[in-house]
Amino acid sequence: MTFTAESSGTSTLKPLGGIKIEVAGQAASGCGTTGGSGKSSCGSSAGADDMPPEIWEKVKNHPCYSEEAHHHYARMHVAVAPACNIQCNYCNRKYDCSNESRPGVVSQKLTPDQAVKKVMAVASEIPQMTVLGIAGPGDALANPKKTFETFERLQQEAPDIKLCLSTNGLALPDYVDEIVKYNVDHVTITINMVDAAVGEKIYPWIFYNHKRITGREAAQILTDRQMLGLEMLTARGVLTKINSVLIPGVNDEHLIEVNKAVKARGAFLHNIMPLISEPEHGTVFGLTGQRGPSAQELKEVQDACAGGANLMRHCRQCRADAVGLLGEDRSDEFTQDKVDQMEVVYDLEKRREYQDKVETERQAQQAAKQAAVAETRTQGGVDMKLLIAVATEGQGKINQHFGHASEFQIYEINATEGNITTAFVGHRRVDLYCQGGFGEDEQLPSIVNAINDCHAVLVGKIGACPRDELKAAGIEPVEQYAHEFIEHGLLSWFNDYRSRIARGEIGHQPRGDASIRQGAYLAA
Ligand code: CLF
Ligand code: SF4
Repeated sequence: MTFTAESSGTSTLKPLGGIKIEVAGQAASGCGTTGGSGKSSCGSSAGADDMPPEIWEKVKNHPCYSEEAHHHYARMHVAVAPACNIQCNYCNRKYDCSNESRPGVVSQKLTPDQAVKKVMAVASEIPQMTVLGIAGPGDALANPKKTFETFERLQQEAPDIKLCLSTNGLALPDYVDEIVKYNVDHVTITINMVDAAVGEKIYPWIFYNHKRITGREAAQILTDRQMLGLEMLTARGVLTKINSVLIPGVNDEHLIEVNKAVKARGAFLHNIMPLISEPEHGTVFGLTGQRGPSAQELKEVQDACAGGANLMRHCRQCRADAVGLLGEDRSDEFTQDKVDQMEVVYDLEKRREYQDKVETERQAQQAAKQAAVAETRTQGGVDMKLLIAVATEGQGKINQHFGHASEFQIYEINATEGNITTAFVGHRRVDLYCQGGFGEDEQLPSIVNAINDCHAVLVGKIGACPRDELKAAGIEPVEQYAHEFIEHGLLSWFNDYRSRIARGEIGHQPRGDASIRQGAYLAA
């Protein structure tokens, strides 16, 4: 794939509703890429210094809107919205909405009453749960009564919980007033195209104005409604995130144009997710053999969007009844029958005290990490850019056993003309290597494939067998920086790597591509 700036015209990007777009007194660039602080980047990795204080207040403990927050704060979804008003070719209604979920798992559908009780139960058990999202299993706004009844009650009964919803956008312009009325501060819109010729390959029909509409006309109505809804939310100061499903050969290069279109309309973040498509999911794309992207294809499209709307890269494509930190799934602890038997005590004061402790710990970790990075000497060497996988179970440290990792975090190191930067660029889900205390050797090839584009994997510990297999595949297993902060370990390894190259002990070889795990993700 090659991407050029010319591939994306901007002539179609005029605001549809003639709405002047301003967020908290600044130009329509999400969180200030052109205004306010003057910083060039304020995506999900941004911090307090990168955006106006009122925006930081909204994102600082939202695990999806802040990459850093996702290590400390949890979210939950309640599956109160079963119906949908469109059909996506990557969706099978047997499962949850694939726009904010992945195929292969089914949520228990709840009434608003059940949903509210569940939220209160989770909030009392997991005090760092700060966000409640309605993300299906159909479309939140195709079920407005249940969605807004749930929000209305929660706004009154659990005022410290941020409210979040996810929609395909078709009904969005009709519900902006309700969204604002119930203090829903964060809205995700799935936007896979801004051109109906692309859209008709993704959406066979929509249900709009009491009619089923097909083909290009359907896609045109959908994109017009999505753009109008986005403009209306931006004008009302609601933070928006755009989810796009990358479908190779259908909308891959086109997503660069989507990125520009949503940035022009004030989107705060753009989350480009891989299509997950297998025949057993029973979707149109699964059955017609439409493949998902490789890791490199996904990263190329994300990188080609640099300078546009800021990217989220830590999405876990979670389920419509997900509970817990992103990347963990505690929904089994809160099934309806378990919640029915729980004695729920919602103690706002206790939640605040706990979150204050989380915040203190988060700031201490951040300061220690910065000090550790500052200490890391960079010794110079040839320019290069490479990826490194890290096994971590939190606290920003390299502290997980290779065999216990259900995902690896992927970092990019870029050394150019004396400057050296590290950036989180995503994660790769894998099947656990260590099952019941023993290594499962047949899992190894799939784990190696998942991080095959990395030069090294930094772990807390690793056994002899996976170590040998990784080495044979050209990936260096590294235990030396166990329990150090991730960025410190990355820079230390990188300095050592360049020293070994300089001494002629090794040569630098480019890596190949990696696979994105298909199929249902199960609870780790
Ligand atoms: Fe849920 Fe979505 Fe709100 Fe987050 S998820 S409704 S914004 S609280 Fe987050 Fe999950 Fe990715 Fe969604 S990791 S699928 S982006
Ligand atoms: Fe399925 Fe969600 Fe698309 Fe509706 S919007 S068809 S539930 S993926």
